[in-house]
Amino acid sequence: LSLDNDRRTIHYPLHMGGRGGPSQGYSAGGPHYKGVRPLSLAGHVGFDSLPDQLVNKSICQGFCFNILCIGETGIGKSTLMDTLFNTNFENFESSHFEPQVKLRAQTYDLHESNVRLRLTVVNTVGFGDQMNKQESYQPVVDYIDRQFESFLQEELKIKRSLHNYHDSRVHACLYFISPSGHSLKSLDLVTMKKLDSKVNIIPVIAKADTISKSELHKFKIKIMSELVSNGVQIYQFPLDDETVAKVNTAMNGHLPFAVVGSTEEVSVGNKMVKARQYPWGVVQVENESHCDFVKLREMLICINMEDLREQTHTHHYELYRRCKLEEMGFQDTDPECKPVSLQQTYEAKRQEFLVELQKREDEMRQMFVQRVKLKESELKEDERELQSRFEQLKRLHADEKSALEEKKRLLDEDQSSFGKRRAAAQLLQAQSLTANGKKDKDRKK
Ligand SMILES: Nc1nc2c(ncn2[C@@H]2O[C@H](COP(=O)(O)OP(=O)(O)OP(=O)(O)O)[C@@H](O)[C@H]2O)c(=O)[nH]1
Ligand SMILES: [Mg+2]
Repeated sequence: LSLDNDRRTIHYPLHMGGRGGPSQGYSAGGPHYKGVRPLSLAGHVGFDSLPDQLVNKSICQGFCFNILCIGETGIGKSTLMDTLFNTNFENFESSHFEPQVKLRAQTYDLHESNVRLRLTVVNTVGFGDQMNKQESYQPVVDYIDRQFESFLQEELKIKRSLHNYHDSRVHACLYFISPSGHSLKSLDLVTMKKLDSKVNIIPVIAKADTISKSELHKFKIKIMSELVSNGVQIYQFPLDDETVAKVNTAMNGHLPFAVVGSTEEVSVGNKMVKARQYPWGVVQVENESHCDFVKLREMLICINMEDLREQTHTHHYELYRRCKLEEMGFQDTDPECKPVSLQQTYEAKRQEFLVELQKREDEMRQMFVQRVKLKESELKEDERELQSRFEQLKRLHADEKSALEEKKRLLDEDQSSFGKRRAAAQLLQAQSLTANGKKDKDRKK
């Protein structure tokens, strides 16, 4: 007997040799460990009250259970939940026009006798309503992983508060199959395949009052063979606790349960029973010859609720945790199978990181030098081009200058010859004027 404080779970010896238990051998007297000497007591000590202490403690702390209902819109998810827990949960009718699948979780505190159960019901909204159903399972997978991730984050914290942590990991997934009588849809197979390593899947045939007895029998066989041929692993009621092994074996043979839900009370004989009333008769929800509702309630709530919680922790969460830690580089042993401590892994990772950092730094430095060199040669090339262009311009300029100087020289020559000619002309003009003046004087005389 042991109490896992983090999970507030009691493990009784009958469970210990089973799926989740340690691998050492157990006998009626308890486990025998090497080097541990059995001793008998001379009188009563009192630790035989430990089971009672644990039961009391668990009752004080309360329990939590989370159910995920996957099924198309209007298949009867909410009605079945209300019928199972004999209450009216908050129900919203979903539209058939949701652009994508969403998940809606609601948490309730339920009391039965002195036991408090914190129940979370998660419903798919818009499941199977989209034209393209290829990614319909993804929001469901993401939701389940998110709950695992937040539990892992809480576990990895330095200051943990797992004792009052609201564990939202999904313990049971009721997968509602449409009562077509034909076969499973590809959406059902794909979704269940994606989820079977993450959650305990319990398939149920919804609205089983709409299918005849012989068709139902064939439909169940067909569904189970399709699940097997597609390698879908559904939850099997455990056989390791011999007090319930017999009933669980029988119930495993009845899967998937064909269920009918109704919260309506109808008078049958002299008592009121939950039923669905039709013009031709009454389908009694709790009548085992009408449907498997009672089988589902017994298996899910009365007998295997604790196993579902335990499987979620020891199997599905453990797998998520292992993959996540391995992804982060943690491992229990080195390549030579020698145990590696967390400290060693941390140091090795740090060293690896520093080496990687140094390598990246060197690469960046080299790249920088290369780019500087490249830029430098580009600049030099530009400079050379500019220089040659400058030389060319200089030459052009010199040519133009010498042409202009030549022109100027010719102009100057023209100008001086013109000046000379003008001076000669002026001289001639002056001479002719003097000659004319002399002639006039002579005439007057
Ligand atoms: N024939 C039959 N009808 C049912 C059964 N369970 C529910 N219904 C009816 O199916 C309709 C839808 O039921 P809900 O329980 O609201 O279905 P749901 O899957 O919760 O619907 P959404 O949340 O809107 O997706 C209601 O009219 C119910 O009365 C059943 O077992 N048999
Ligand atoms: Mg609903």
